[in-house]
Amino acid sequence: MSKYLVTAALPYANGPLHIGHIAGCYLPSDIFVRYLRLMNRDVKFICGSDEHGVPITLRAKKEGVTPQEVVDKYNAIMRDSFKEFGISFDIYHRTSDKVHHETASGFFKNLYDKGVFTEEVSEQYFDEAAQMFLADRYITGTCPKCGNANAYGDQCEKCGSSLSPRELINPHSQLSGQPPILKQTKHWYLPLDKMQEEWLNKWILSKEDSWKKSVFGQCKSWLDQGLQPRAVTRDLDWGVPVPVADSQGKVLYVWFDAPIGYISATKALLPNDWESYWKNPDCKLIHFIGKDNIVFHCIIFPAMLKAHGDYILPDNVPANEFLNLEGDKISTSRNWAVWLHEYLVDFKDKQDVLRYVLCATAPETKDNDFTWKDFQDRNNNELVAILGNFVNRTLVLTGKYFENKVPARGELHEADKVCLEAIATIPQQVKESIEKYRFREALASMMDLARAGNKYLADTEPWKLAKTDMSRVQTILNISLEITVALASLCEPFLPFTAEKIRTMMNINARDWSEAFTGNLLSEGHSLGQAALLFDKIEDDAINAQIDKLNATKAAKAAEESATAEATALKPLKDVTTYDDFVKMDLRVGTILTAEKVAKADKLLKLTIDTGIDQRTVVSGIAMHFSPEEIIGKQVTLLANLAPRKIKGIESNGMILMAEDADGKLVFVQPSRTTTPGSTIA
Ligand code: B3M
Ligand code: ZN
Repeated sequence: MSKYLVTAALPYANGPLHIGHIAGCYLPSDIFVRYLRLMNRDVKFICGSDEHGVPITLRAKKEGVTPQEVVDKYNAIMRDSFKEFGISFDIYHRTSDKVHHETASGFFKNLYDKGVFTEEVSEQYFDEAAQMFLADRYITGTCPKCGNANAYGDQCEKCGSSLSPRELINPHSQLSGQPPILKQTKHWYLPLDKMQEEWLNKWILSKEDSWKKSVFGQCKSWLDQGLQPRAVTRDLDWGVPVPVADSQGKVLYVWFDAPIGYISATKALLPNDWESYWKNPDCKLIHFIGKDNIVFHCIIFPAMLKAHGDYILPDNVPANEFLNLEGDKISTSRNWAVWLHEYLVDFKDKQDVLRYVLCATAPETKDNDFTWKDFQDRNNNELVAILGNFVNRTLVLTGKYFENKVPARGELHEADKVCLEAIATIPQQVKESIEKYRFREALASMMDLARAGNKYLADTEPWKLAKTDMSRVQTILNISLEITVALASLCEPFLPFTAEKIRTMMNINARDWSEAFTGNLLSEGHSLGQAALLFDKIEDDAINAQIDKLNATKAAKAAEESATAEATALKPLKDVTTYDDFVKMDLRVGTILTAEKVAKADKLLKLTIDTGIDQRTVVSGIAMHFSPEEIIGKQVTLLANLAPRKIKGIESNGMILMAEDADGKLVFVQPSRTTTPGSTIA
C-alpha cells in the first residue's frame, strides 16, 4: 500500500499566523492527513518554520534585534498556535536547525559536483557604506510605472507591478540610505531552460487531469513563457552558506533551501527511516500551499529533486487561492488580519468554530472572503442549530426516557431505513470528496448527515410518541444514537475537538474509517456519558468587538497614510551643486524698514530693507501670507547680489528667503536672535 508524505508550506518566521495562512494550507492539509490516518494509511505530516531569507533580516532590522532572535520568537508563537488549533503535524521543524543546514548544504553540493549548475557573473547593486550586496528588498526607489517613491527592488506595493532593482528610479539602499553602486558578483544557476526541454514539459503535461485546474494552468503558463535559468545563491549573511570554495558571503537562495526543509524535517523525525518515504516510488508526496508558492513547488523544487536523482516528485500540489478579510486583501504589513494567537484567546475553546468556518468558506477554486458576520451566522445557524442541536436532543431524550442507556431497536419504518442508508452512504461521499481535495464539499456532506438526523427527529417527534408508543421511541433513539456515532467519527478530520467531546458523551472509542460505516455499532444497553452542549451561540457583542478592532486598524492606517502622503508631498531634492556655485551667492541679514502693498498685484509687497551697506527696495511675493504691519522690523535673510529685476514697474534689488512647508505655508528664514544688519551668511 502506498505511503504518504504530506507537507504544508513552511511559514516564514517573521510574523504570527493569520486566518489566510490557515485557510490556504494548514487546515486543508490537516483535514487530509487526519483522514488518511483514519483510513489507516501510512502518512507523515511535515512542517516547520522557514527561518532564512530577506523577510527575516528586514524584520530583525526593524525590531532592532538579531535574525536568530526574530526566528526564535516567531517559531515559538507559530508552533504553539498550530498545536492549540489542532493542526496535527508529526513534526514542526525549523530551517535554522543543524540537520537542515547539513541537508541543504549536502543537497547543493550533490548538484554542484554533478555539474548541474551554471555559473554566471553579473552586476548587482552594492552598498559601499555597509559593504554589502543588496537583496531586492533592501533597495527602494521610485516605481517607474506609478511614481510611488517607496517601491521595493522586487515589487511596487502601490501598483502591484513586479520590478527588478535596476528598473527603480533613484534607487537607494535601505541600509545606509545611499544610492547603491553596481558591482560584479558570481552566482550559481539552476538551468531550468534546459530541464524544461528535457523532461519538465512532459512531466507537467502529464498532470493535467490530476492537478487542480488553477495549479496546472499556472504551471502551463510558466512553461509557455519559457523557463529561464534561476539563481540559487545570494549575497547575504543569513542563511545556509554556499558549500564550495570561493563563495565567501554567499548563502543558498531561501527558495532553494526552504523546500529541502521538508526533507530535513522528515530526517529529524525519522533519522533511520526517512528514505523509505522520500526515495520510495510507492510514496505519494503531496504539497499543500497557497497559490503564490505554486512555481516553487511545481517547477523549481521538482527540478531540484530530479537533478539529485533519487527522490520522488510531488504527486499533487493542491494549492488554494487567497482568503480576503471583510472585502480587503489580508496583509501582515497593514495589520489587516485575524491573528490565530489572538483568536485563540478571544474565542477560547472554539477552535472548531474557526476550523468549520474556514473549511466551509475555503478558497478552493477562487478567492473568498471571511467576514465576522458570516462567522457568527455559521456558528449559530449551522454548528449550534444543526449539528449541536441534533446531538444534544438525542442525548437528552435518551437520558430522559432510558436512563442514559442505548434502547433496543424494533421493527423498522421507512424513515428509519432512510437514516440507516444515510449512515452508510454519506461517509462514502465524504471520503470521495476528501480524496479529490474537495474539503468544502466533504464538510457539507458530513453536515448533511446531521441535517438528516434533525429531520428524522422533527418528523417522528419521539417526545410526543413517548405518551403512546414507547417501543417506537426506543427505535427512533437507537437510530439517532447510531447517527451520532457516525457523526462523531465523520466530523473528526474537520472538527477534532468536537469529535472527542461526542465520543466522551457517547462513551465510545475512536474508530477507523477503513471499515464500512454502518448503523449497527452500538449494543443495546450500552451506557452513555454525560450530555453537554457542543456549541453555544455567539452573541453580537463578541462579533462587534472584532469588527471594532478591525475598524481601529483601518483608522490607524488611514492616519498613517495621510501623514506619509504629506511627507512625500515635499519637493524632491535638487541636483547636486558645487561649493564654488554656493559661495557666489551673497547672503546677508537685513531688517525690514517699510512694507506696503503693490497696486494691482495681490501677491506682492514692496519692502525697504536695511542691508547694513545700503537701504534698498525689494519686491517680494508674500502679500498673501503677511500684512505689511506685521513684518516691519523683522529680520530676514537676503540674497543681496541677485541681479536687479523690474517687477510691476518697480526695480527689485535682491530676494528675501522664505521656508515653505508641504502645505505651502511661508515663514521667514531668520537668525536665531537679532543681529547686525549686513551680517553675512555662509
Ligand atoms: N516561506 C513562503 C510563504 O510563507 C515560504 C514558503 C516556503 S515552503 C517551502 O508563503
Ligand atoms: Zn508602482
